[in-house]
Amino acid sequence: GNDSNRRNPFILPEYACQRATCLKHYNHKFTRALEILQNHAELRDNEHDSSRALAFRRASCVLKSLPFPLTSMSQLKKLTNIGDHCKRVIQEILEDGECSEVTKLQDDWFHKMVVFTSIFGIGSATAKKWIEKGWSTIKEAQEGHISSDWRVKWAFHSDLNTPVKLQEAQYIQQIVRKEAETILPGIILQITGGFRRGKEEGHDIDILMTHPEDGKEVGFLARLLHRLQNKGIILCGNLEKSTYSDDMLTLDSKLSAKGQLDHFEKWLGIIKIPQSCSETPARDDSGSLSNIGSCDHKGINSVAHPTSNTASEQPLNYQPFNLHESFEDLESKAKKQKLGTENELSPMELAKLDRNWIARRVDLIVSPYNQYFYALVGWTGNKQFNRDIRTYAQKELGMKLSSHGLYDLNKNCALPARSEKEVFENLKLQYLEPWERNC
Ligand code: TTP
Ligand code: MN
Ligand code: MN
Ligand code: MN
Repeated sequence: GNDSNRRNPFILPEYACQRATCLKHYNHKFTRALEILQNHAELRDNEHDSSRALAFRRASCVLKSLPFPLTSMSQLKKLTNIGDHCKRVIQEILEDGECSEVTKLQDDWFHKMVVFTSIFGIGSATAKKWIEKGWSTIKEAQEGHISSDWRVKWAFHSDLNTPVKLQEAQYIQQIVRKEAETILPGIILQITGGFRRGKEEGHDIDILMTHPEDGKEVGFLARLLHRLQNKGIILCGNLEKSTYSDDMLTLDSKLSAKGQLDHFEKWLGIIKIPQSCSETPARDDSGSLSNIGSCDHKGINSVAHPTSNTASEQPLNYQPFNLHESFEDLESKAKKQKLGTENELSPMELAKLDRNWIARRVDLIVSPYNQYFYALVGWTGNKQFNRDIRTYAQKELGMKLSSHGLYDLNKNCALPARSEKEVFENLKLQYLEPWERNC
């Protein structure tokens, strides 16, 4: 009828930053298939630079924005970003309910690659080498890596592969907020990443921080980490100094996945959090959290007291992802539990040890206030949204967008923003809510 005529063909703006893309949409049947193709291309080519993978992703992203379930190929006629290959896939799904190419891709090799790249720090290149060695399971990879470094990794493998819940992110935010406000009253903390876009689960917890007074944020992160360390909740991590300088606003870096990395001071690490906080909402300092000592937060509205920070001023030497200390704790605890055991514990045994915490990946990022709203857009993502909005800025406006700011390459000037809405205004875009950026 009329309705289907209006949808036949349908028109959408070219760039994902010009249209809403939500987690729930009408075309999962198609986007699932296209994202398997994307995933396969990333694993086969190079996870950071696969133009085939990006083409599948862009097509999937268009279908996520369609305000109705796709029922005929003619509806696609006026849509950009859907190439011939993707059209064949979509047509087959329309006709047969599934696409034979996608079914065939999900073979042994693919499944092995998915399993191996799910290990923290293992990319497609290493995974391929392991498959060439004839390994096909985590167990075989474990038997092939028995050094103490690896034993530690294996012990936390299942923790890090258990999805993080929103409640856990809020819990960590409360703890970080309490410590942060003590060091730097007036600090602004924001959960970013997938949770800000409305996801209920994620692979890590991303927290962006700033302070409205210029310069107050300098040196703050080391002091925060020192306090978290003293609470005994840090397993390991890597503090990266800021490498920002103003000419980075204008530098015309490539828009590859790697080119999206920013220059903020940040800590990428692993934190212990009570197992109970994924089951029940975070609570006060009574009861079962005593073993990680530290989780004595009083809620998000705790009053911030300025304190002397002299004890925390020493530079901290964080070993990049050195899990050893915590691991040795675990092992000695385990040996006490299994009195009389002479054998080394297997990684599986270690993982099953009686403990009331779980290891979680956390990213802490600090931005100067004059870059904060650009940092917020960048760290909210998603990654595909960032690619798209940056390409749009470059191609349509002649502007360079990054997490540090927006620079007009024609007028040779930076465009500051005092809110996320202003970031969109500066880009001549209609504002999109974080949950509309799930490309
Ligand atoms: P991630 O934490 O890697 O991703 P995420 O939070 O969107 O998803 P997950 O639930 O799996 O954690 O990165 C946080 C944000 O940082 C992401 O939304 C966009 C941005 N980002 C990039 O722009 N490029 C990148 O290469 C990465 C890793 C992140
Ligand atoms: Mn994340
Ligand atoms: Mn990941
Ligand atoms: Mn992250």
